[in-house]
Amino acid sequence: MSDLKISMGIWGNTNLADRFNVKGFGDFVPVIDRIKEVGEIEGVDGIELHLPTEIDETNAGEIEKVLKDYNLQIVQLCGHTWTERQYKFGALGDSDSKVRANAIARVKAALDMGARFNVPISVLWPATDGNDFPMQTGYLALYDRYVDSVRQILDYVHQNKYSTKICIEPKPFEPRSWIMMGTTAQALCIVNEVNDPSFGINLDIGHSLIARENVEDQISLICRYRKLFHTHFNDNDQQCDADLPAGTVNFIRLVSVMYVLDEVGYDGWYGLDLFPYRDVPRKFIEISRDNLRLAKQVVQLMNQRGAREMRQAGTFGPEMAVLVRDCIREAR
Ligand SMILES: [Mn+2]
Repeated sequence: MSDLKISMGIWGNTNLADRFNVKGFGDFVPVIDRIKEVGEIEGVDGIELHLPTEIDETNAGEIEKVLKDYNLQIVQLCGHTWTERQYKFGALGDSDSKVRANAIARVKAALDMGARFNVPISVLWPATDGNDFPMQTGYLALYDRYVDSVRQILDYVHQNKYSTKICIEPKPFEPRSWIMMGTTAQALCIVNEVNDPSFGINLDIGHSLIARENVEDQISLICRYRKLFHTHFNDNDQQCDADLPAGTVNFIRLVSVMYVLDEVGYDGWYGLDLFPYRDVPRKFIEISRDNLRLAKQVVQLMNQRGAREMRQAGTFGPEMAVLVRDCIREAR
């Protein structure tokens, strides 16, 4: 079966540094080779990347050729606004108007590049917009500035008639002690305030988990407003954003996520946001793909066996646990 559209963030299949080993445990892999690796994996048909760190004017032509050779498409292209010194205290919400203008220009540049590749999604991650120390940051003004930046970006999208959808990706913490708008409902609150058809949510399952959210509930809430434009799959044990392969820590939870996505008829991409610090990236990608497919099969089997009716009643706890277990055992 190949009805799941799966994309891989190519920031993950190379050498990865952590803060205790800034050199990483692996070897650097050039961007082109990372794209080729994704292209060789059956069932993964898209890539996600950042401008200008992974794509810029100097390598765009070469990337275009490799995408063609491997029948891949760019699913998500994001302006990098957290890896430079100027962004240390913020980007789209920064108190320095010059930094903020640079961040907006960076996002616009990513949109321009994205238009060349018909990229459907561009993510905004407010990585450094937040606080470390208590009371360090005035959040009232931070929200004013951030929303103003978002409106400027959306104006640009409409002026240029870009089809790319802008998505907030909420994350509660890391790199800052607190990142603004860190929970799903907070991001949804701002998305609904701005109320623009080109503005929605990218739900990163791992981020929702470290925020201790009930992911099933959050997806349902986002979809209530038709604002789920993209997804990032990975897994963790709710201690840190470990970015392990989808479904490897809690497979039943992956089934629950896939159940709701099936229920709402989600037809977007299943993005993989993985950080194999110690392991072979290809294994992370293949395990995620296989687990996504298995979870989907489990969902189908569950529905054949009455899951919908049981959920409607909401009174079949133990019976649902047994149904999930039996369907995992029997799904192929
Ligand atoms: Mn992500």
